[in-house]
Amino acid sequence: MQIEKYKIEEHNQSLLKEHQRKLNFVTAGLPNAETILRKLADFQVAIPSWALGTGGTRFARFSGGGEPRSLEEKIEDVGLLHALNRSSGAISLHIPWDIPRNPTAIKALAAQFGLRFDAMNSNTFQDQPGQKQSYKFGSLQNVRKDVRRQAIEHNIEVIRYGQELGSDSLTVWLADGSCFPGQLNFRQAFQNTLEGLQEIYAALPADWKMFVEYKAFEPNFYSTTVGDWGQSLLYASKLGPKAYTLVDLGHHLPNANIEQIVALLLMEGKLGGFHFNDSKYGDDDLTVGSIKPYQLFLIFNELVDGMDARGMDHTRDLGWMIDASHNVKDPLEDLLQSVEAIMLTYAQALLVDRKQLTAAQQANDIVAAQELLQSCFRTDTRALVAEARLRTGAALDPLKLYRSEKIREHLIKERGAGTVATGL
Ligand SMILES: [Mn+2]
Repeated sequence: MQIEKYKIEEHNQSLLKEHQRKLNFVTAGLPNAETILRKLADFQVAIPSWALGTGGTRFARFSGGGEPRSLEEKIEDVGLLHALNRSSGAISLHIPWDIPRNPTAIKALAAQFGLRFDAMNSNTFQDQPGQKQSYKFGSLQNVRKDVRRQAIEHNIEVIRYGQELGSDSLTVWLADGSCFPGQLNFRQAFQNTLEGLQEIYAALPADWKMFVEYKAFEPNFYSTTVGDWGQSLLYASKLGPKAYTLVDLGHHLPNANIEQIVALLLMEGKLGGFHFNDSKYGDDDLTVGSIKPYQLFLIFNELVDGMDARGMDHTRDLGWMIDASHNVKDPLEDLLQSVEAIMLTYAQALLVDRKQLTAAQQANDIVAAQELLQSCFRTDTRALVAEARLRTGAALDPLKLYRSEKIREHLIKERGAGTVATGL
């Protein structure tokens, strides 16, 4: 289904007066409001294809109805989100869940919705039907050469699919590791993994990037072969200039200082991409900003500061993606909430007066530095983000319009109540 332009215009018209009042309030005393609005309008967050269905828990899966049944329907869903907020202009695919049977048609369909293809994701954490070797004991780290070979070839195949669709990056997340002490020779596992990544890296087209994602634990519970940013950075450094570290918010041990990790990776020119989500305990896949919004702000503060220090383009030079998957919410509503949380926080980080912050730091004025950051975090940026949407033809309140248009009901009617999207 598609949402007609006039519906968005009608919706905006009905909210315009109240919006204007809120916007005037927040822009009063904001000298750089126009610059911030432009940056917000440009900012795009990629939607992962596996977040469009209700993800499972370890124990069960409860389909929400109207879930996309094919790659085409996944693209339609992201197209809907993008029509509502004009900030979700990319989709990130996962192979083998989203193999494009007809890449030309898929590309054309995405273009119709104004979408591009973000990083491609390989999968060596599951065995697929008909697959010769098993990843039970890891993929690139595996002690068996034939298993490693299969994992390398799969990643190269993913690059090929990505090329056909106009993507320009590959994200490698490995579930490799061990569950018990003694199971694995750490150095051998690292070496095998590095050699595998080197072969995949060699197959990258000239203008492609490779993102090496790390995760502290799960599915392995004793060691993970790309377990933290140090290990990821080590691989990325050994691989070469096209390899970068990818930070997923949920892939750290509790209380890790992610903003500091981000600052240092950016300083080294080795931060490639970002997976947004939120968590209380581990890799919980919760809606962005639902648990630790201040942490998200501090991360964005470092992202903006670090990108500006290197003269980077906020929209293009890092891969921005949501990585979450739900089982109790309407996935599209959840994604609208996540994109909104990202935009609000990005706006707050853009409010930070860098000169004043540096002056406070140089004077060891801790109180002034903290006050400055917290005053930005406590600023209600909702009207700024809404104004950026208004200017790009999106809805002032995407979630409200999604509900008033009964989009989920339409999707259920179209696709059925028992559809299950591919994913975890
Ligand atoms: Mn991730």
